[in-house]
Amino acid sequence: MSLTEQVELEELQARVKAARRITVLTGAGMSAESGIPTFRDAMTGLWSQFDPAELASDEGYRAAPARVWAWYAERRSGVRAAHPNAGHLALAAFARHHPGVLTVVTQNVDDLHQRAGNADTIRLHGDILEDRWLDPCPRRGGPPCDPGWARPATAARPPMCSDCGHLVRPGVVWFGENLPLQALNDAEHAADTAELMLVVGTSGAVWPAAGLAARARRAGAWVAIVNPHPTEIDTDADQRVRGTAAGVLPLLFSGV
Ligand code: BV8
Repeated sequence: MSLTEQVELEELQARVKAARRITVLTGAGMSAESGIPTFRDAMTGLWSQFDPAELASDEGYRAAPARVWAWYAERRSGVRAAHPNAGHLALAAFARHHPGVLTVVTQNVDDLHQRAGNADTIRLHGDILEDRWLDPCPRRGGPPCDPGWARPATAARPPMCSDCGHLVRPGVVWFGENLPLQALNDAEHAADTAELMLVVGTSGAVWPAAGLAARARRAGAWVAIVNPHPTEIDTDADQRVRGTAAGVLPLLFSGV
């Protein structure tokens, strides 16, 4: 690390120390050091010939439910096998020692922030481990069927309701679907009220999440990006720290 980078990091640590409200927006890079491929890396290997919008969309699922379910099943087992990394743990420890200061907003569909201890993480894109019905349950005169009752997936199809044949889908927000309104409102409020916003491990390619950095800056926050590579929203930040989540966040949040 150069002297300039060291000074910039120390200045950012001072901002963490002084800030009464900090918002951290995370993307797939936050979980990379836990062994979960980033979203676009998840399109490598078998999936590289597919476009994310093709697989992670309602149309894509209906067109090839078995294939898309297999992609999610593979990603789910990766999430279950992963553990929070030093970056997740540094944020959770800071939140414990400084109640009410930190808000974590994530685009990630894994549960690593929650498992680290940030139970109130705002989830913009849902939960990959959750099952939902692809279409509303048609059952009348009683509670809807529980997706947990569905017949297990086979190689030919996702889990399916034994009553009506409806398919199960993962509880994530697909491209072309609206984000959960409460989560989006909470995330925008966290951007509007932050004194400091850290944007960690996101390429800034997916909207409306990508707009939160510029929104925070307009509202007066100091915005710092933590990413080993340039992002599509670098110009929305006051500062760019070229480093990784598990490398930089413990330096910023531990010991303050
Ligand atoms: C919507 C769940 C209304 C599924 C995901 C405005 C302009 C242009 C387009 C749009 C727009 N508004 C809406 C759109 C359309 C679309 C969109 O944004 N398209 C993009 C691709 C152009 N948005 C939507 O459809 C959203 N819905 O707006 O509703 C609407 C309705 C109809 C029509 C229009 C609008 C819904 C978007 C949600 C999609 N679902 N996930 C699933 O996961 O299967 S998004 C998906 O991408 C993941 O959630 C992921 O988190 C997210 C963002 O990606 P990143 O997290 O940034 O991951 P990525 O791999 O790209 O980058 C990783 C980064 O980490 C890199 O920068 C890398 O350098 C860095 N890194 C790597 N290692 C590390 C690291 N950083 C730190 N440490 C490390 N160790």
